[in-house]
Amino acid sequence: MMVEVGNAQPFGFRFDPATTALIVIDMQRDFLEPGGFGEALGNDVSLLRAIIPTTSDLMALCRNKGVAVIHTRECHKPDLSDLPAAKRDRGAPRLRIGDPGPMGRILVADADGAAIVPELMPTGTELVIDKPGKGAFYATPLMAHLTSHGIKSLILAGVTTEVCVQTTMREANDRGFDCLLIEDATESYFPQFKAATLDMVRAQGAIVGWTARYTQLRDAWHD
Ligand code: C5J
Repeated sequence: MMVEVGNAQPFGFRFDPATTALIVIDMQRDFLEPGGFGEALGNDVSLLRAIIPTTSDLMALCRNKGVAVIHTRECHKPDLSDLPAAKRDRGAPRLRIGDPGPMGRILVADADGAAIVPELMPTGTELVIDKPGKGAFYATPLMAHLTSHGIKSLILAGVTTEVCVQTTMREANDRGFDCLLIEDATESYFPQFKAATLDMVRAQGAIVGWTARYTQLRDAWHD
């Protein structure tokens, strides 16, 4: 049965829950907690924690409706063989990727900092995709997984709006998925970048996709 989020922007978003997945991007301690990668880059990480309750509600809604929840983590192998020098050496962060930090090595897969925050822990059966880039399709099995499960539409949440979330949404759009970004389940260290991203993805007749608030999705989703 199709669901229509009539008040999505820039116009109603229609999806079939049977062919839809939720992708929760990079809700990791490294981005949301002090001492991680986000803070090492000079950001105020407290802003990002505000979306945890809405993201948790969104995950619960999807699980209740039988829609698969997929999680991503931006992180690298312990030997850093998947970390290009251009990414490691960019700028002048306090700690670089791979350096030891208070939550273990920064953005390394087996470190505590790379873990998803406890409030949004995946269930034992949910797919967790580790990705070395900003987009979740680059150098990962995500496309093969979505194709083999007949997924056509994606609901997106996570951090940060203009980096990994937007990159993934653009990658997904180019691969033929209809994408709905949940406005209050995504956040940026820069409020103006979040606002601009929401505007630009839905401009020109949903050129990249749609946006809606969590309650707009929830209220539209009747059995
Ligand atoms: C960043 C991300 N911002 N998950 N990563 O470096 O958006």
